Amino acid sequence: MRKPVILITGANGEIGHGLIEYFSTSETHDIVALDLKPLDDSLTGPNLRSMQGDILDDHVMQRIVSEFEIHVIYHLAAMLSTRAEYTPDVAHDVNVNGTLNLLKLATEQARWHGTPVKFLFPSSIAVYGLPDVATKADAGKVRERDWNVPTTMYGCNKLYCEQLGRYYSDHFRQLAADRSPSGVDFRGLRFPGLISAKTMPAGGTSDFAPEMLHAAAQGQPYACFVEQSARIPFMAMPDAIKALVDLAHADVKQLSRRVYNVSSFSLSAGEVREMVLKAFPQAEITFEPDRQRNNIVDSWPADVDDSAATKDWGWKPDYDVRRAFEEYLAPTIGEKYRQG
Ligand code: AKB
Repeated sequence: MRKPVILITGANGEIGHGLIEYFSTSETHDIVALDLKPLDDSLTGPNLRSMQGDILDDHVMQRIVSEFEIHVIYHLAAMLSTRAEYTPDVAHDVNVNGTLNLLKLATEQARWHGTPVKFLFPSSIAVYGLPDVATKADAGKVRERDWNVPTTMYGCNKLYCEQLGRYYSDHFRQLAADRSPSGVDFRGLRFPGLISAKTMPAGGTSDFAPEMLHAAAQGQPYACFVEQSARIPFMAMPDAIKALVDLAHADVKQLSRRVYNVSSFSLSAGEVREMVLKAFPQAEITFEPDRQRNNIVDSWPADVDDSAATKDWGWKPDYDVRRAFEEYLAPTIGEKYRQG
């Protein structure tokens, strides 16, 4: 009997690092960590198997199906919002066709071993599109069904992939004579800006917060690319991992929807600066807004209503803004750069 496997795509990314660390001592599953690049040396574990490959490569998908018995997929591979604007066609291919490939793989795996495959999908606040800052301020905590009019390729990709996941889970091949469920149990989370003490983001538009913090920790000056007033919700990376794992463990009968908002704290870029200066008083932080990137952040909600996640599967962040900066980010990031 093969051990059941958890497949993590985009394993070398920020969420991937946190998830692999979390599962590194899992007794019940082997972990297959797939990424375009070799896995960081820091990511090890007795049950960890790394694979280097492209989610767009059918041969890679078939090799995974032939070698492993996958019961859970954390599909983290994606091209984030800023990078996606420079290469929208490539972003669509990676974000949409890549996700479709993984949904097909999940369907094939469920057929093979006869049990549902849980498909955890990190969506984003980028699926929302507020038309102007006055409407954004008035909208407050946005619910899942409101303002689903994204202004970025990444946001469009994430919103469509949410729909693809819901189709695979609830409406798969509905006209087929031999209609049978796909076996895909799709579960999505609309993450806010994520801030990790251990890794740096790449290609995102919410990156101004982690970039500011990491620059301060290294004693480097930082010119923030959004205005001081630009406000979005954020989450410390440990809470993002907690949300993914808690949603994965929830009984499907508890879930009233396929995609949930989750949030921890809402900050403006100016408030991020204040929190960073508390931890690193010598930090040199200025504001040099990039109009287009600032417009993207202005189109995202100031905060989201995550009451559905709390009600259905008990979501509650461990880190509010104080604890996130004082107990997780500042001490851990300081240690990271002291070690060099
Ligand atoms: C991005 O900035 O693109 C991501 C996101 C908010 O989903 N960090």
